[in-house]
Amino acid sequence: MLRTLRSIALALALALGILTACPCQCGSGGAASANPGESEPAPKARTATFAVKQVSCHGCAEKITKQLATIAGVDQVAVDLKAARVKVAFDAGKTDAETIRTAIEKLGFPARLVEETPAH
Ligand SMILES: [Cu+2]
Repeated sequence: MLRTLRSIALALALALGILTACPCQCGSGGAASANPGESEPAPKARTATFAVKQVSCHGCAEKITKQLATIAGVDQVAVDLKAARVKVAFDAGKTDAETIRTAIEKLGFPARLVEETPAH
């Protein structure tokens, strides 16, 4: 019973767009996913995976994706909402994992570098 009430309340909140649990103040809901130019793999291509807290909806994911796309050297951004992970392919000759991590945190999402590997 309680459970039902809760999910009804949640559905209502979502429907009304008043659920603002995430820092992105979404509501934009734009489905467009931005990927920074499809450049060929750079010689210093690396992939960094970050554990990012509070990424709870597509608005958050989009915000992060767009922001990271503005960093020179970032080639690709993939946000996994379920795992709360952000995977970034970048050129280590132009930027580094710490710069990317800081950019995510500036948006209001606590981020931690999980691993950094050479991109195949
Ligand atoms: Cu959000």
